Amino acid sequence: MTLLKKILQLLISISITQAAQPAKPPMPLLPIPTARQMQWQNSEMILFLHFGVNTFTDREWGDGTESPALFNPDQLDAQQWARVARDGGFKTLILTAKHHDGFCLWPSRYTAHSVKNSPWKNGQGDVVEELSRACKKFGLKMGLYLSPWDRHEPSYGQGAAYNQHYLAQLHELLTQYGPVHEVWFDGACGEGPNGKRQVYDFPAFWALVRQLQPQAVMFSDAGPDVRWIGNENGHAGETCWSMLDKSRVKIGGSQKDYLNSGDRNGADWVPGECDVSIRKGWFWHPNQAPKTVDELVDIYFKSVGRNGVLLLNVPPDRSGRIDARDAAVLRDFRQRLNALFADNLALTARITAEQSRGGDADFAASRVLDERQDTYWATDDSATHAALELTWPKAQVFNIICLREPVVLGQRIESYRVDAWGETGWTTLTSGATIGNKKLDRFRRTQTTRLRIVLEKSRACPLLSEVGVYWDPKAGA
Ligand code: FUL
Repeated sequence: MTLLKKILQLLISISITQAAQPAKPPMPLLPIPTARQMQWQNSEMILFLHFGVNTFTDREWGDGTESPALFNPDQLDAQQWARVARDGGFKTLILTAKHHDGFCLWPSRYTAHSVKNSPWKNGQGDVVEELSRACKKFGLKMGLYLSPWDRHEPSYGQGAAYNQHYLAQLHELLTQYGPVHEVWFDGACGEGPNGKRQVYDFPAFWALVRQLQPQAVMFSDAGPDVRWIGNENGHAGETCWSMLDKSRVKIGGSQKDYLNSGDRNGADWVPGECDVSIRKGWFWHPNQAPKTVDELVDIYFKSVGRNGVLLLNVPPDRSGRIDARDAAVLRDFRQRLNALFADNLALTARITAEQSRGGDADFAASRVLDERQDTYWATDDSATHAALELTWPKAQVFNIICLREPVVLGQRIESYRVDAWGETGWTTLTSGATIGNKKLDRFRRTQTTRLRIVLEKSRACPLLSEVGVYWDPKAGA
């Protein structure tokens, strides 16, 4: 064999080995989520339960002077709550174990202001215990809201004394009821009987949760794991980064716009939770009606479909059950979502990429249609712009697109558009800034054989884990 032939052979074998080797995966772009944050993000929808003395007084904020004798639900059924949650597609239930009025739904050793002094079950009941058992039975997760603002507790406003009291109650909740998956820290803060504003020791509260329930995510304006989205309509920002600079956020400080859109350059991963009530109030009131299925679908698109998690409040009524009308709307809501996303038209398309990592052209198709968040299409590291094209042998009709980034490697995309091919060439159907874990866009009824997803700008090479194309006949023309 001549030397030239030998060199040629060597070169061929090197290129074969290179082609056969999967391209090196992209490096994570910091910050990235923790495992507990990813679990929370993938749950998509959480049910919120505001229940307590306010349910019986027709108020939203009790002042702490309510008699425990008021609390007397005659049909309290936590299993019904769990069934409603499961049938609606919710994975976690968060209960107001204590709201601002200070009344505890469990028999806390540290106060007399609780179920133990109510007529319910002759003072022997424990709502947190019932919820924990129901969640276990239905395979759901439990979360708890323990309001730092306590308008009943005499030590409130005294600084360290109240923080100790709060920590003692938190300890009870985190040790007596099995696994807790979310702890909800409301930022509301008022003056105590001494006329002083309580300064909450959040670092100590958070450390206790980490120590006793390390799998739990913690919610507040500033996280540490999950942030408030900045409004109570359930709407994430159209631009919604999962990053923030925690140090820039003051709990209860009303930095609503910052929380709503997050921070492209934020050093911390703190994705947004979108809280909203199915009714006007957070607590049940006799003359309020639930939102319609259409309203809930709209909220889903603006929360889950904008890189958030939906925390939907469905308050039990005075009997201790979720109102039958609310339960019915939630069932229809689930059916509507199931129908909407039943048929992913992208699955019948051929997918080609302008450019793929390592030059592997088939890489794209197999990765964005496998309904897995852990596989993805990637470009070479040098790319900050990329395009995917979907082609169908026959024209398709649709009005929704779903795009997902594998956020375990960081949130990257900051500008994109979606074009459809028509008689006059390409026209833009929708465009946006961030994508994140899930982005859902609705647009006019479109009929085409070709669709193009253009990733215009990205913090590092863009990645996509899923593409979905759907037709919602109910959205109209
Ligand atoms: C707020 C509270 O003041 C409301 O009563 C409600 O609990 C809501 C979810 O958070 O800050």
